[in-house]
Amino acid sequence: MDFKKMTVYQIYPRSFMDANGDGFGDLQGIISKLDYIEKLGTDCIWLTPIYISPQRDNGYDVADYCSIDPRYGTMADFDELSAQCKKRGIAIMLDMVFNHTSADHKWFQQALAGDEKYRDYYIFKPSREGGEPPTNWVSKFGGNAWGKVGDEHYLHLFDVSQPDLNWENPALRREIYDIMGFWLAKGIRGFRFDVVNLISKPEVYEDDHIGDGRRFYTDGSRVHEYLKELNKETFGKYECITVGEMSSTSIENCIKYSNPAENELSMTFSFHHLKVDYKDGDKWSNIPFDFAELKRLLHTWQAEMAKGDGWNATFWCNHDQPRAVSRFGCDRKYHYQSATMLATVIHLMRGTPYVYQGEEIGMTNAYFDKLSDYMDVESINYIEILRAEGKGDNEILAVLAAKSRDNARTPMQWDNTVSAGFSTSQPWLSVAKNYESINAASALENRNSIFYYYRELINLRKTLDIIAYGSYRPMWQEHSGVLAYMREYGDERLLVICNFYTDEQTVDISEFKDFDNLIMNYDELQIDGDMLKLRGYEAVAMWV
Ligand code: TEU
Repeated sequence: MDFKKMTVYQIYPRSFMDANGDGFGDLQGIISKLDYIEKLGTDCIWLTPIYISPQRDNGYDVADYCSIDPRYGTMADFDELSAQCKKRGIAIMLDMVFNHTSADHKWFQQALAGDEKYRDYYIFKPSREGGEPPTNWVSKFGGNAWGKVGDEHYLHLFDVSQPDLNWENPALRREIYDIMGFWLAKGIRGFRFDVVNLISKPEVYEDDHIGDGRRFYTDGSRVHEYLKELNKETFGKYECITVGEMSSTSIENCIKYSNPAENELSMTFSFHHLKVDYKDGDKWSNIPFDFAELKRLLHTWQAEMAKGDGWNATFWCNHDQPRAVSRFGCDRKYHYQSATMLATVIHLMRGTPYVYQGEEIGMTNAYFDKLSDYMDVESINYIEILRAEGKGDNEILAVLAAKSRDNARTPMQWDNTVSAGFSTSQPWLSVAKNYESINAASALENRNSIFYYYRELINLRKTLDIIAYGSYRPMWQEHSGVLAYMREYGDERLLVICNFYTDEQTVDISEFKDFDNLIMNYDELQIDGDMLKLRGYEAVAMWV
C-alpha cells in the first residue's frame, strides 16, 4: 500500500462505539461502524492502545502487550475486526507504547520484588541526600519525573504509574521484538510508536538548570540506532506502514526517522504547529493562537522535510489535542466553513493526513462546566498544580475548556438520541451538549456536510498524483490572514488558498490567468478584477 496516497482514520476505542452497553467503547462497537469508515474512504484505522491496562492513562499504561483489555473485548473480537477490515481493504495500525509500561506490568512488579533481570528493564537510580530525586526533571504530566521506592527512584517521564523502559538493555529490546512478532504474525501491518523519540536516555543523569530535562532525552544519542534495529528485527521484514510520535523533536531528526534510505519509519508526527497557543511554551495558559507562527511552522516543516526526503504525518486533531474547529476555527457561526477550511490545509499538503474520529463531522470541544467532568490524568494532575499556583476554579475551568485532552475524548456523536447513540448507558465521559445538531447521522443525510467534504479530499489524494507526490511551495507568506501554498508535479500546478479568519481577505491572483477550481467550501469564488476575495474561512484549491 502506498502510504503517500493514504489517509488514516484514528479511533479512540473507549469513545468510539459501545456495543455491550457498559458506557465504554469496544471492539464490537468498531466492527459495527466499519461501513461508516469505508464510506468516508480512509484506508487505514489507527487504534489507540487496546491492551490490558489499569487505564490510568487510558491504555497508554500497558500491563500486557499481547492481550486485549476485557473492557474492549477479547482476542476473538480483535481477530474478527481484523478479518472484517481485511475484507474491506482497510489496514489496521496498532499503537505500540514502548517508552514505558504500566507499573502493573509483570516486568515492573518483578523489578520491585528485587529481580535483577527486570530491574535492568527500567531506570532505577539511587536517591540523593534526604531521599531527594536523582534529577530535577519534570514529568510531562506535572511534578517531578522520578517515583520513589525505598531509597531509590525510578524514572517516569509521564505519570508516576508509567515507569520508563531501559532501551540500553538488549534483553529488553528483544522482548519488544517478540511483542512486535506476535502482532506481525497476526497479520498486522501498521504501527504507531508512542513518544518513540524519547527512548534513548543519556549516560549521565544531571539536573537541568535551564529547562525541564527534555533536552537530555529527546532525540537521544542512540535513538536512530534503536529504530534501525527495531525495523530490521521486526516490521522491516514485511511491507508495513509505521509512524513515530515525536515529542519536541527537530526537522533534522524527523528527516532521519522517515527518509526511506535510513530504514527507520515511514513517517513522523511532530507537534510544533500545535503549540502556537501556548504562552511562552506553557500549555496551561489561555491565549489566541499565533497565526504568523503557525504558518511559518507549517511551511518550514513542509518545505524542509521535502528537501531531506522525509515524510510528515499531517494532522490537527488527535486524542491529546483540543478539537481544531474550536481551536483554530469558529465552531458556531462558521462551523462548516472553518472545519472544511482546516481540512483543506492538511489534506492537500505533502504528507499522510490523519483524521481523528469525529473531526469529519466537525465535533467541537467539550465545553464542560464542572471540573468534576474531567477524567484525564493530565487534567486532574494540573487542576491541583494550577490550584497550588493560586488560580481559582473558574480560571482553571477556562484553561481546561481550551486545553484539556478530554476535549478530544468525548464520545463519538453518532445521532441525536440519548448519549449521542454512543451507548445505551451513561458514557465514561460526558457527551458534548451539541450532539443533537452535530452528529454522524445528520452529516450522512446532508450532501453538503463536512463529512462529504472530507470524503472528497480523501478521494482526491487517491486519484491525483500531484497531491500525493507533488512539491510544496509557500505562497503569500507575509499575508496576515491567509495560508496558501502551491503544489507542483510535472507540468501541473495546484494552488491552495485558505482564509483563517471571519474577516474577508484578499489576494492578488493576476499572475494566474486561467484557473479551474478543484475543490472549495463556498459555492463560487468572489473575484473583483485581479483580486480574489475570500469570505470567512473560505478555502479553495485551483488548477493554475
Ligand atoms: O503522548 C505524548 C505526549 O507528549 C502528550 O501526551 C503530551 O504530553 C500532551 O499532549 C501535552 O499536553 C502520547 C500519547 O498520545 C498520550 O495519550 C499518552 O498519554 C502519552 O504518550 C504517554 O503514553
